[in-house]
Amino acid sequence: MRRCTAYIGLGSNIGRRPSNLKKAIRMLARTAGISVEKISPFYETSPVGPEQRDFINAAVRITTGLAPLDLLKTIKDIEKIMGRRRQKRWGPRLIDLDILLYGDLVLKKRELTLPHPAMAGRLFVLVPLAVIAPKAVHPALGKTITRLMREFPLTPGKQKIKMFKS
Ligand code: GSY
Repeated sequence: MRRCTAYIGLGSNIGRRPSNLKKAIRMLARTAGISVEKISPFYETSPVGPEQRDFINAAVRITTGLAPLDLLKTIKDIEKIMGRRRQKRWGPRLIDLDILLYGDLVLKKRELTLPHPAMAGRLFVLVPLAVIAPKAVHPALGKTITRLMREFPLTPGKQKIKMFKS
């Protein structure tokens, strides 16, 4: 089976946030057709959106034989099994899993856009991703993750991102 390298972003701001991330990573690793190859450090990040608890964010590198839509179904199933309920857009969440990159695939479907359409504008995605994939290229923008980080417009004092020791 042809295997592909992909990156998944994780976030949680309800309950035991680091445990939620660890559980989701364990569930990914136990899924047939997915190998978890690398896990970024965990970061505590200020919420993008309305006032709410800080998030813990991370990213993982996987190799997978699953097609993009099957991988999407897998991560949405993990969210459901973990007890994520339907929630408000930009609202708090127990666990959030997003496919950030799937090889060099650029895809625009109703169910899934790749690379993740908001990843280049979210420091809470770029910072953990840059640790495990500094040279990975955003295939739609033709820029490495390191370059996207370097070019990120910083607003002083606005976005807390600090390493979280769990
Ligand atoms: O997009 C995922 C959920 N989310 C996050 C997040 O994961 N981290 C931070 N810092 N803010 C967020 N706002 C939303 S919604």
